Amino acid sequence: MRNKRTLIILGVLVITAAAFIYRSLQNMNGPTDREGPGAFFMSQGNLAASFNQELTGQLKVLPEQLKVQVKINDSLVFEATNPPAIIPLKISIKGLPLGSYRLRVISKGSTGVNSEDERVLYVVSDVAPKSWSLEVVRQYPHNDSSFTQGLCFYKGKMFEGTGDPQTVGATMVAEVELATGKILKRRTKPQPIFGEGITVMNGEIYQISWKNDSCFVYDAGTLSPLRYYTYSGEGWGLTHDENTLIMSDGTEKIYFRDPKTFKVLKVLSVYTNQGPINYLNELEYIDGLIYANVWMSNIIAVIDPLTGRVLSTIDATEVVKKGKGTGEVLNGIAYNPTTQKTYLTGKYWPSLFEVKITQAKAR
Ligand SMILES: [Ca+2]
Repeated sequence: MRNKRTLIILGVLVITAAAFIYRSLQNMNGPTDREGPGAFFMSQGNLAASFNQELTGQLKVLPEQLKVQVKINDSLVFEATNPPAIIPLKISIKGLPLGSYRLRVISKGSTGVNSEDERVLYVVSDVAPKSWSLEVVRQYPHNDSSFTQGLCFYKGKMFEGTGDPQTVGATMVAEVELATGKILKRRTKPQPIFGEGITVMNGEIYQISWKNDSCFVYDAGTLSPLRYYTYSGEGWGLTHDENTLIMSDGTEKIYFRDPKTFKVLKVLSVYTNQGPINYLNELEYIDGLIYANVWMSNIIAVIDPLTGRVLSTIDATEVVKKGKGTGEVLNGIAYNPTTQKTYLTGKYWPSLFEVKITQAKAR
C-alpha cells in the first residue's frame, strides 16, 4: 500500500517535471525566436580584439529595422540607419585598455521596440609572450618553516614576509641573512592576521594581508610598527616602482597605489594574446617590468607596467624541482638592484636560489 502511494506520488512528480521541461523548451524555441534581437553578431559566443587594433565581425540585421547601434560598455562605436541585412564591422579600439567589456548590438525595429544582442568583448594583448629561460646560479638555505609571501631587497639587505596557514601566529616581517637563511630580526603579527606580500620603499616595509583588509607599515631598520592602511578586497603580492606601490589580489588585476595614502591610482588587467592571466601572486619590479608568480604554477609572467601585456613568461620548473623539498608552491621573487641579482624561493622551501634569466627568441 505504502509503496503504491509512493509510486503514484513519484509518477505525478515525474509528469509535472516533464511538463515543466516541455514548457520551458517551448518557451526557449517559441516566443524567444519572435522576440529575439533584430540585429546580432553572426559569430557564436564572446568576441576578442587585439590591443590598439580593430574589432572585426559581421552583423546580421532582420527586416524592418530602422537603426542599428553597437556599444562598448556605454560608448557608441557604430551606428547605421536603414541598415542592410549584413553589416561588416571594423571598429578601432585604439586606447581601450586590456580587459573585458560589455558589447551590445542595439536595434530599433519599425514598431519602435529596441532589442539587444549582448556579448563580452575581450581586449587581449597584441603580442605573443616570449619565452625567457632561467638557470640556477647559486643555492642558499631557506627557513623551511617560513610560508613565504613576500621577498625583496633594500639597501643590500634581504627582507621576507610570511603568512600563517596553520593559524599559529606565523605571520611576520623579517630581515634574513642571504648566505645562511638565518632570521636576523623579526616582527610577528598574531592571528587572525595572515601576512602576504611585502616591499620596502623609502626605508619603510609595507606588508599587506590576505583577507584582513590591512596594510601594515614598519621601519625597515628596527621593524617597529609605524602605521597601517585599510583597503577592501584580498591582498596577495606587493612591490613598487619609483613612486608607486604595485599590488596583486589573486585575480588578473594589478593595482597601483599611492604609498602615502594606499589609495588606488591605476588598475591594469594582465593579458596575453590568448586571454587573462589569473592568480597573479608575489611580485617584483625589475628594470622597468613587473615579474609575477602565477599561483599554483611554475610560471613567472613578465608584465608591461604601462599596458598589462604579458611580454614574456619564464618556466621555473627546474627551480621548483631543485628547491621545493616537502614545501609548497614557488612564491618569492626578489631583485637586489645593488648587485643586479635575482632570487627565487617558495612556501616552506628549504632552499632559496640566485637565478639568471635570459631573454630568448619569440615562440
Ligand atoms: Ca618580491
